[in-house]
Amino acid sequence: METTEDIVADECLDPEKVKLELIAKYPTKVARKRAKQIIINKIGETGDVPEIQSNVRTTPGLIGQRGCCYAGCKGVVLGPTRDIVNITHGPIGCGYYSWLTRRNQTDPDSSPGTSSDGHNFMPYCFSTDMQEEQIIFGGEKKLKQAIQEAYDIFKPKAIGVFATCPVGLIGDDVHSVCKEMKEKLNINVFGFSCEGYKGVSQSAGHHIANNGVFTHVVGTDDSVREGEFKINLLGEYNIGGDAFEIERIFEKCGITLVSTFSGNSTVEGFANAHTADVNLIMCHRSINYVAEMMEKKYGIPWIKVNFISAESTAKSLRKIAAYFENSKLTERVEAVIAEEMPAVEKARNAIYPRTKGKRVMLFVGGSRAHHYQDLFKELGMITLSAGYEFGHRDDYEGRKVLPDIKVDADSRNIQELEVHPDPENFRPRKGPEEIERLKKQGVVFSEYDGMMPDMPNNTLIIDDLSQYETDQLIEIYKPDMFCAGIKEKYAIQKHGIPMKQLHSYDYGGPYAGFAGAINFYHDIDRMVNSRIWSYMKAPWQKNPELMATYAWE
Ligand code: CFM
Repeated sequence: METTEDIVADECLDPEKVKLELIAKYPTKVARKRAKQIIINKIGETGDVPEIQSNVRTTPGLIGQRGCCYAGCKGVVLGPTRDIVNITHGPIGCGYYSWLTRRNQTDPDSSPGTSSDGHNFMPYCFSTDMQEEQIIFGGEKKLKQAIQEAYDIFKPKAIGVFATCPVGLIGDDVHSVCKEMKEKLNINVFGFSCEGYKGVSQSAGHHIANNGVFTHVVGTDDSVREGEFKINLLGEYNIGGDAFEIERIFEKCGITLVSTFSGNSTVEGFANAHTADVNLIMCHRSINYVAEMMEKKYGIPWIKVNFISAESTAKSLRKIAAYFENSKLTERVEAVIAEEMPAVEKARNAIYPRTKGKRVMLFVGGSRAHHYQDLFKELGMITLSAGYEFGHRDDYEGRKVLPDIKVDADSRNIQELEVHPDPENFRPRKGPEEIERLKKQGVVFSEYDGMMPDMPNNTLIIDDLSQYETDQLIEIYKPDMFCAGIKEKYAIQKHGIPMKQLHSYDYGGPYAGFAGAINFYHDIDRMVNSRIWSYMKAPWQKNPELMATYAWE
């Protein structure tokens, strides 16, 4: 079977040349900037990888994949929580486009933090529907009315208010309105200054959202849930039902999920998250700092997991068992893996001959471009190029580069919380000696090595990919499958290449865990082996393309 090395040995696919081709038509300044964000992967003997520039502003004029700060705050982090009424303070478009477009699912009857009230506000879209009048005379009055109206109709336990761009521009103070309404209604009302223009991407919004949840909700309920092995799952958002599959596996293993941030979640789950024994991080980008803050404030250690791909799921379950050092749990985890794997292997073996050697590229937010490579590996598919929309250097190169990351004005815009041990609730789950012993036994704490060390040499790692570069990559590499989001989908399909959305899963999923891996194998098999793509002729293939140059050139 061909390997990445064989493929890039083809002179036309020499990554150095491809890189030059990608930036050749850019103005000099843009090309210079993009050259720092388009990196040829080289893994050194000590596992070090080249530096990549990331988490910087997109060059105006380039059509990127990113979303805004508000999208990261309201859409990504708070959106999947069913029992908080999330009110968008802004024009109706912001609320409308962040409403149910991300395919988070929720189940009021399932754990964790099951609320008996059956509250589920996710099917609703709450917005103050700002008009010219509010833009000119201020919108605080309308916001107060909206909070009151939502309370009168739904009687929720909590209300979140999200500021959009115009709110920041006209200076409405969402926090003082929330404070006033909190006192008046006697429920938790909290605001987020997540104006779309803050930071350089939705990553800023994650941070603002998580700081808010950490400040206003985590630790407000000390009731301890029953269960021997209590965990929080951080950075799992229940896209396409992923969390349901992960919850099924935890339950089978006898692991108690106290809270998920924030797939299939409730405000109650967040409130007693500080009672768990360990934090598991799935999406490092969107939430790693919450794990750090919880460790400082409550003494809960964290470990990195990944439930995307069957092998990674088994590995992550073994990590949890190793952390708890309990023979009963270890046995149960092994039994569950042994029970689940045959069906996975059966599906994989049937499909593998049809998918092996196929070429794939993944350009997704901040962690899926890494995690999904494991699933493609199980199908024998080769990742030639990958990148994040808004990942930071640590998501690419690993957390060891954290001390070297320069803080710029855009990041300084986002509040860093100062956290101290909680006088009542700080309880180190493991003593320093225990931690040392566990480390010797191979348990890795507070670490994420990033995507690049996991990818073959000479693959192209591209941060904040543009539409133009997408077209170029497809022309040059002719991949069998491209993974990205809805904005890219149809442009890619016009090249005659199947495109899989890894944000919403295109109505498919779940893809996490064991059952999810089987779903994924089938969906990818159908896509890369469908002949329909070869019948497609893009408009420019049917009609000659007109080319011209300016007279002055
Ligand atoms: Fe984390 Fe996400 Fe992602 Fe993300 Fe997102 Fe998402 Fe994503 Mo879309 S939190 S970084 S901001 S795993 S919405 S569930 S799929 S870009 S790769």
